[in-house]
Amino acid sequence: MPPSLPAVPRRGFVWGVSTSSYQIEGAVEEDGRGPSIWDTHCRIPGRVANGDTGDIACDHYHRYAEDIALMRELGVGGYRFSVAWPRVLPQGRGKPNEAGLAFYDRLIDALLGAGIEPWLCLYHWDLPQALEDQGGWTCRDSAIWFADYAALIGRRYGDRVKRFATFNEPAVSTLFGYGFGWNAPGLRDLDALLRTTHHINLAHGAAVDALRAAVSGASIGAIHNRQPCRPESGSRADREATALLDAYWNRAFPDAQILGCYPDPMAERMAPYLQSSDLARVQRPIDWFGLNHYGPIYAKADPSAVLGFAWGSAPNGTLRSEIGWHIEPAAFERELLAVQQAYGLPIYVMENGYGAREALDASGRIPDRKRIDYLAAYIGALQQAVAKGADVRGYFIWSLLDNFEWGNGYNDRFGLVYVDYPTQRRIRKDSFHWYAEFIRAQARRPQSSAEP
Ligand code: IFM
Repeated sequence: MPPSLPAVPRRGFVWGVSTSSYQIEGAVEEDGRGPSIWDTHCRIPGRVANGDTGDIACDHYHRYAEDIALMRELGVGGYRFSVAWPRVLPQGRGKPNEAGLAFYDRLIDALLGAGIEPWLCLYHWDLPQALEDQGGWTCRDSAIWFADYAALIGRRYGDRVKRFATFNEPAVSTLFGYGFGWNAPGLRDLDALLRTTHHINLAHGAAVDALRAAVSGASIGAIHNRQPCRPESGSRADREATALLDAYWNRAFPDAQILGCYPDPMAERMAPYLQSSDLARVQRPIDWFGLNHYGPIYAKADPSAVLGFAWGSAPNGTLRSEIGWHIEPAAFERELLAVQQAYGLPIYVMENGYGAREALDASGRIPDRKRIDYLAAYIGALQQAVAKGADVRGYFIWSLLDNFEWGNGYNDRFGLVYVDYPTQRRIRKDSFHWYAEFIRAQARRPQSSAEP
């Protein structure tokens, strides 16, 4: 029996699914796409599990129509995807690649034809390698490159797309890419980390302006992680490390972008990188807060790490997903309320989901009961947050499909749909049927007088 279906008290609430370009598209050398920093990173031995790459991924570039049919069957109202910057601008700037732009025309048109609103994210970590070769995000001009790219996207698709996100999880792409060295471009360099942090914030502000100028009626946000940060132990060093992780992970980007300041204790570290009026350029009015949440994270002191903290472990006995991530729905409720209070913007949950190591059972099914339990509990927590005043307007599951899970390659599966990579066959998991039924049940709910 499926768990009882929680109710969310707002008509017009968007139920959706999310993906990203490098994780699903494949076709990395097709139709003029240029290489991204992830194409390069995947080719460095030891960086990605099993030597996996995004070369083929889910072959979504060719199978997008089939994937949209799956979304239609789910009944989602929104689909959040990202544009691969090197597909539309192989050099990162300069001459656009018409064949690459045309792919997103086809995708967007097919989504609209299926009654699904496209939510377009400009950057989900696949920086053009050509720009990386000129310094990438460590270069202050990256804000101009990004604004030009945003303007191109706005002009091309703004007649059909109104929902735009500038960046997805900038705290992860910077900390893991320039701090821990796990993600592309694989650096461990404090100066590069702080520089890229500020330049991505500048790029966000410049892109907001570019999109506003290019798209009438644009609804613009950025997508940030929000997760409670906890010390691995009660030691003072671990507690201080955790405070810094929290400031970086949860606030260095949204505080700068929405409140116009860097949070303590990051502020003093960021000061050398700021030029006059920079924060005014970063803090451009936006329409919504995109929030990604999976579970609490842990820190421990590590004097050898660039910011003095390392990834910690959750205590023994913690409830965990099959890939070891801490499960605590009440923390999700608290984060939604905290974000509401801190920023006062409508919130769209742009990622929440359950990672597992899965294989088809003897009958060819994926009976992912634990994912269903996770999703039901987290949607229940969202409902509690709404009841307590959080203005949450949408919820997007990560992810529609199993896909390339960065450094873990294809080991970890987050999809509602299982992808059999050798054949590219899509197999609906039990959670797919559960979410479809959940969305149908929401649509059947009578509207109460308290609803808008
Ligand atoms: O797959 C990622 C996604 O790209 C960003 N947020 C977390 C997901 C699961 O790790």
